[in-house]
Amino acid sequence: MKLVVAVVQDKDSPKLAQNLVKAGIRATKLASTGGFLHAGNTTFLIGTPAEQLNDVLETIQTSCKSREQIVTPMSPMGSQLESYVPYPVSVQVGGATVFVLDIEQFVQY
Ligand code: 2BA
Repeated sequence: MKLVVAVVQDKDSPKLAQNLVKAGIRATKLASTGGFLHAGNTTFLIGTPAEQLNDVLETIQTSCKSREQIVTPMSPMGSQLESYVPYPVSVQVGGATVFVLDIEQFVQY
């Protein structure tokens, strides 16, 4: 048994959720926030038999795409740094950040 933890962009979340259901893969969605952009994203918890792992990874890969996002760093406060001009920086986000963990025990009551 494996646990797949997948962080995906909110825009891809409905498509991924739909494709997981279509493929008969069970999942839990958690609302999460990226530590760098402080933007909302979605974390999927997917418990799966090891034999189904490739199907899960394929479904995630085909449902999520990479996008460019523009970030404007926070302007510094205080008069000493008034000449500092923040400029937008572009970062590539996603498609999905995926962790695969071994599950020691799985029970449902
Ligand atoms: P965020 O932390 O908001 O990061 C969004 C994007 O910003 C990242 O895309 C990456 O392109 C860039 N980025 C993140 N930290 C950076 C840094 N210290 N310096 C420069 N650029 C940085 P992704 O790598 O595709 O990550 C998308 C989201 O996946 C992340 O949102 C975070 O929520 C999650 N994530 C990524 N790597 C992770 C990790 N090692 N552990 C836990 N969560 C992770």
